Amino acid sequence: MRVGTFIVVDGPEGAGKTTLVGRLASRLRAAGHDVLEVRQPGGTPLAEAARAAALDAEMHATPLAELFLMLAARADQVAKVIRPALESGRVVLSDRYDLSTEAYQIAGRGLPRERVMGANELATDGLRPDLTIVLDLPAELGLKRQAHDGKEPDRIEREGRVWHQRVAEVFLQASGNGVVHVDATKSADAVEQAAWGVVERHLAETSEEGRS
Ligand code: Z5A
Repeated sequence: MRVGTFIVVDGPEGAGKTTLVGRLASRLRAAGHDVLEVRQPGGTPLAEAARAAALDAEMHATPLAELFLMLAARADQVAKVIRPALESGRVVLSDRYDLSTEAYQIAGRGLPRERVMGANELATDGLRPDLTIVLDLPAELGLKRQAHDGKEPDRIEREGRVWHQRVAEVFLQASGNGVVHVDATKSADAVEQAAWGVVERHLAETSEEGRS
């Protein structure tokens, strides 16, 4: 039985996801929670190998091959790492999850929505995040932050401006159960403060529900 909390931080490249996951993890630990930080794709030997293949420009993955590498990575990590952690009551903080598949593989690569989401459902055995924090940032700004870091662009990052805008639009428009947007144009401290408010509220509400 699942008793933990699954929190995802998602958004376009360079939006500050990794920075925020680290800061939220520290805040949660200080508040006494047992936290596991993960990233997607990645987190198991198989998932790291799938990540490397998907992002390596020399591999020239087709859109479908890229999708199945992402889903193979997710299936392995969900089954071996994320579900067991949730079942033991931990808070799992994930840098990206399936909203990224909607953005990159469906909007970016143009793969058919229903079939991709069906394959994702199969890969995750229906595991949905309790909370998804979407960092809102124009695509150009995120790419600028990465360029400023001197980060070597991977295969996906080398796509053009219009492609990245199409991807960023999915993040901006994301809505539904547990999806909350945070303005990522603000300073890292301001983003952390806003996101922490969202997490605290979510945890308070769920512990309230658990008591009633
Ligand atoms: N992908 C996919 O196609 N389909 C899928 O289903 C999944 C993924 C799950 C994974 O790369 C790639 O896989 C990604 C999507 C694809 N492809 N691309 N491109 P990733 O997640 O490892 O790469 P990324 O999104 O490009 O991550 P990143 O470069 O690490 O960005 P980030 O985590 O959002 O940002 P950061 O590292 O925290 O910060 C970037 C810089 O900005 C750094 O210098 C920070 O100090 C700075 N920063 C952070 N916050 C701020 C604020 N608030 N203000 C100013 N500066 C800031």
